[in-house]
Amino acid sequence: MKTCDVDFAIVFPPTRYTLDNDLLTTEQRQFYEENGFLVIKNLVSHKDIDEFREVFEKVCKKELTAPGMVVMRDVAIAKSEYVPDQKAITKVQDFQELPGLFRYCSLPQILKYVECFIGPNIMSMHTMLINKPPDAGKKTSRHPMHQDLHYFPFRPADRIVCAWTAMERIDRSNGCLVVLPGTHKGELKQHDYPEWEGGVNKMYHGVRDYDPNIPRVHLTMEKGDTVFFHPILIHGSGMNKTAGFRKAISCHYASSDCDYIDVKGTTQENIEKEVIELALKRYGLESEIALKDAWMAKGRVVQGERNNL
Ligand SMILES: O=C(O)CCC(=O)C(=O)O
Repeated sequence: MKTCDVDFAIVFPPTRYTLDNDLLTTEQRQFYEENGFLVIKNLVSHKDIDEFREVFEKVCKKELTAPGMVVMRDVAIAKSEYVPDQKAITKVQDFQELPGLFRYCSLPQILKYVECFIGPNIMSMHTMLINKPPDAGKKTSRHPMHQDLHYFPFRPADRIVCAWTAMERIDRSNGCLVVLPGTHKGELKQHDYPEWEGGVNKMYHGVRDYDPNIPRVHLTMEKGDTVFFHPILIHGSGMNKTAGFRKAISCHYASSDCDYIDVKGTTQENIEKEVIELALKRYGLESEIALKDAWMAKGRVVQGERNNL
């Protein structure tokens, strides 16, 4: 008797946004593929977070500084009557030369996950500690819905990922991250300053239009929880309705095999202009610099080799 020949092939959906790895479970991998983000609970220790907080406080008190680092102030608080300086600080950005904060970007437990999305040659490209202030009544503590790729002149987008770690419990009361799941499968959209009555913080561009029917997911996170997300995922954060300063630390990583692109003639021209103006001011330069040069100066290898970026 002839037995029938049957091929038992297990068919997985195609993967595009994650790479083969031994870390992510099938469910986690499929979740990121489908939704464009993945929360890992309790990834960064409270001890590390407390150390980052102490360094941040020293930056606010001007006891610590570093070349290239940008300290940003809230548009409403900075203009209001006298407030002690650190209270107006919404963000410290580009801390690649400040070891006490930059240590976050090379934490092995974070890089392990980053490698699943972008591969082994990892560069930190953009670093932030976000200190969302209590809203001054003008809703300026909100971060408009946006796609991070708007800010980045390198591709491919699928080999870029953000790690964002809650430095305390973050929920809807103090302005958690809000994401539109699945939007990472779309295109980069036109961004502009939103027309908010109370004003908008510098560089807080928002997506001009997105489908209002896509359900929003509010990410409630505990101290140390970390979300990894794709640079085309539409996201933002809500108003801080509490009296405390809501803190998160983040790093955008890219594979060093990515390539710089020329953003002339694209939707990214407006942000290019702003970034170059800021870089000229920051470094006191007289002549135009290329966007690529500004990014090359702040990118750092945190694992593997530096190839193109
Ligand atoms: O931490 C936040 O409030 C949002 C930060 C964010 O999305 C960004 O800076 O791109």
